[in-house]
Amino acid sequence: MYNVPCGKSSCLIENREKLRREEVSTLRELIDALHEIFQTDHVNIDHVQDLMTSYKSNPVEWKKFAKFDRYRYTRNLVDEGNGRFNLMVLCWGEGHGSAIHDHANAHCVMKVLQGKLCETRYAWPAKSEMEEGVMIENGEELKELERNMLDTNEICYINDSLGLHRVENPSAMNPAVSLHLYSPPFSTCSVFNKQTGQKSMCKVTFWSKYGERRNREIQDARSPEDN
Ligand code: 2CO
Ligand code: FE2
Repeated sequence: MYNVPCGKSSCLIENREKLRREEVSTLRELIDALHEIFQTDHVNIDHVQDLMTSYKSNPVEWKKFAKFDRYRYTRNLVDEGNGRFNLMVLCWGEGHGSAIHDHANAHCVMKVLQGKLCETRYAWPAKSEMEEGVMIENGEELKELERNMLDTNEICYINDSLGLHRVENPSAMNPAVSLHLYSPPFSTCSVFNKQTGQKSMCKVTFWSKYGERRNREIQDARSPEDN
């Protein structure tokens, strides 16, 4: 009888133990752990946040997904999560920012992989007037709720019950990269005018998928989901 110090089974046990503590050390492990979590119908979103927190950004692992555009932030699909979630890398050039938007009834967990991002939260516009039987927005400026600076490796969580947000790379010098998980996946959301609260539908698209740039027509046809 002899004992192998880190044989296959002891490593498996070690990995299972790490997963139980919601810890991962590589992007691959993070994706695998997310797949496991999302196998059940009742996902504990705190566990998802713990996993996203435990991953420490390693540019070597995500740089193949980080494709920038000169003009706007880009959304780059990493994994489709068996239809249960979308994991994507967002690339924010200097000064790039999103419109004020909701998250289409999905959970959103985002983590900064490089640089810093500023998240500004807003309350939903007050709906109070009826016009031809349809509720319309008040026409009032959206109320700012809070502003959070997110440093590399920090995460934040939002869903529609917490309000709307805008995310920006405030730096004029450095690009920023972030990792976003949305569940369930969505392809349209609403964007809002800050001054009037006016809401409009917006298609959200991918600049690249699985590290492959999509063709130019698709890129050009995308709607202006950001500024
Ligand atoms: N929700 C925005 C998007 O998916 C990015 S802001 O972070 O949630 O384009
Ligand atoms: Fe968002």
